[in-house]
Amino acid sequence: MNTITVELIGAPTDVGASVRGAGMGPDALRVADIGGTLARLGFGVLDKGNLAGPATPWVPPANGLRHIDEVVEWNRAVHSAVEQALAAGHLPMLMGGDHCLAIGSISAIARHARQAGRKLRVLWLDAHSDVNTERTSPSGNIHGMPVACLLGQGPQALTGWSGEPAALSPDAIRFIGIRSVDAEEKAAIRTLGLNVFDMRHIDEHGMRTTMTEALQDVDEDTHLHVSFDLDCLDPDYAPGVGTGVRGGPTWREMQLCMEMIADTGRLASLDVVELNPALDVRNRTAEVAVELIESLFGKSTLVR
Ligand code: B3U
Ligand code: MN
Ligand code: MN
Repeated sequence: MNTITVELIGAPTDVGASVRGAGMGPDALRVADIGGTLARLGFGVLDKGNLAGPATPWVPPANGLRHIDEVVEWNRAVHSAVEQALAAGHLPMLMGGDHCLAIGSISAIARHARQAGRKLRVLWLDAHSDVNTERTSPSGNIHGMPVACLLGQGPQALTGWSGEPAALSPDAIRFIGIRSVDAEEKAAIRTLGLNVFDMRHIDEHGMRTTMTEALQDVDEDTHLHVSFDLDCLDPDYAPGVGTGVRGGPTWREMQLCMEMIADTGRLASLDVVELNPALDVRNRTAEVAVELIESLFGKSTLVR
């Protein structure tokens, strides 16, 4: 029996998104048996159910930000749930919901890692770089801004949650699978010196080399967090997402990515976001997500 307890935290939001439906993500993952799957791998599983928060008003952006009050309220709930899970010694798995929730989750994780004196590494698996701010975003949708907020560059209401001006330093994040970056995001990536392993890199070097590079300085003192936006996958494999972009990693490439993360033995927290069951085909994307999470939690290492 594994001694790790995975705590499932549902956050049924679409407040940060451009299309409706991501709010059904947590239940679609449960229907695909996320809990039973982890239990069969030997983990303790504690499903805390879904957090509560405000409805999505679907109003246009104000001052470059859409639904800011609702995003703040949902992220407060996420932040405190993740904080409590970590304090209990559990491994939090945040089930979104849209990617704006990473602000609440990763800010709690950053404080925890800092207080434990551990190095934090975040793997951002996504088609998008999510580094817009209210000044650069073409949409005002906050799911395109969590990285900027965590770097201390976002609106005041969404920064500083870790107890430091920035929850993350630029060198703490590795982006994998990126293929949709807005012009001003490109400039920010260059200025900040972010480590982006985009699709060009994966095409040229393969997933194996890419992940070896991305995981290079993960050591026994590292808290490894994975922020898994399901639109990282090619939409042929994961159609149930709000903003799919052609040309992503295949199911097999993502499996290898997950297995190599599992091999480090350092996975300590996880976000699974942007699953949109309203756009899915017979819950296929949720099932794919559960298969990949199974590998992330060491399915293949256990049988080796
Ligand atoms: N970069 C665009 C599109 C986008 C970002 N994240 C998602 N879509 N899911 C934006 O609106 O910031
Ligand atoms: Mn994202
Ligand atoms: Mn994305």
